[in-house]
Amino acid sequence: MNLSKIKEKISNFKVEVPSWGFGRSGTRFHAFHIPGEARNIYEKIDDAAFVNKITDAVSAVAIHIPWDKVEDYKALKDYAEEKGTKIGAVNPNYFQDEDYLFGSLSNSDKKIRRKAIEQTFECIEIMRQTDSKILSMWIPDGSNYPGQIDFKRSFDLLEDSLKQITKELDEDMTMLLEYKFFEPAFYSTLLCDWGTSYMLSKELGDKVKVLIDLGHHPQGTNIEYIVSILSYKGKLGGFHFNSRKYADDDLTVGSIDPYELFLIFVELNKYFDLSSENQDISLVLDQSHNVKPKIPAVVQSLNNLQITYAKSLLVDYDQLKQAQEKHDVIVAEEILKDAYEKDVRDILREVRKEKGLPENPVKFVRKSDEYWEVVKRRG
Ligand code: PSV
Ligand code: MN
Repeated sequence: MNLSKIKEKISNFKVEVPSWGFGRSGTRFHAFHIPGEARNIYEKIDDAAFVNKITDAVSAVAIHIPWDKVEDYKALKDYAEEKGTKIGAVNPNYFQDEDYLFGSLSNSDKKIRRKAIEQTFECIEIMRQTDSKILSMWIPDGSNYPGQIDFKRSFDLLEDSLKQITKELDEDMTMLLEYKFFEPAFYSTLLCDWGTSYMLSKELGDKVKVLIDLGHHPQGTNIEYIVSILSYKGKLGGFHFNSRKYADDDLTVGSIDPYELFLIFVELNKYFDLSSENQDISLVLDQSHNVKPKIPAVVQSLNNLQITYAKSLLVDYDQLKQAQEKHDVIVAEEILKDAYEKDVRDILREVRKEKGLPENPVKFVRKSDEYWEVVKRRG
């Protein structure tokens, strides 16, 4: 790919930012107050819009319900648009309601399961009002002790709930099934891995696909392989970007294993044009910036993603194929390493300069008066 094409692709590459990445978040030990954090969905949209103003890399704002509940969703949509952004994936929350102690969509208590289904219908209605096309489902249901549930019965109930929900989706809506191998269920989780999500998405039809969150695998899992196989089967629908050292740490994307992230992008590029507005995959940051200031943390994350995407575009995919055909293992690996080891920061600087953006947004945001005014205003 020539340099101008690479620059064009980097320029058009955009990712959804999570509303929850701007608000207060923490660990299960404590959520510290960080100066400047957003206090409601309107402030979160303001922050996303500000990040977009200095990066031009934000495609939309993903929302979490009920965290981002408002009276008037049409007004919320208009507000986002006025600010130059829009509402992205809608994430129903099945992990904080007291009624969900023993499960939500798989609960054996009819009333509670109905409540979880109705709550999801409400989210679909929010999607209609905000013009969102992605229902992003992470279902924490499972069990904490051996013997607590009958696996098959719980799975059946979940499948039945999901069938009812799928029927409710409009033609142009997609439901994503995010898996996670443990937590908060520490013994068994119903949607614990990509195979289980894939199996259900196959059962549920074309409107249902799988979402990969980078923090949701056991140590050592080859995530790029999962990306490749799910994409090949047309079932990879979404991504949650973050990074992990131990478990689901929600660290800054690219901060722990940037080479792994690069290899993931290499696979994504084989199936998707990530720079296209109409791509068939939802790319979303999913991080909680425990001790970092929120706005700079999101800018830093987007910068990491842009760097990785740029490197992945430098791979000579034709040569890689040839080397693979010849079983030239050393050359194949060198092709990847050659792209990965290139310093792409100058390319990024040029792209930003051409768009009239700060050439180093991470540095810029820390010095920006607009940012410090936000911090001051919010106390
Ligand atoms: C669960 O760990 C998860 O990755 C899901 O995507 C949630 O919606 C998100 O984190 C926010 O807590
Ligand atoms: Mn996630």
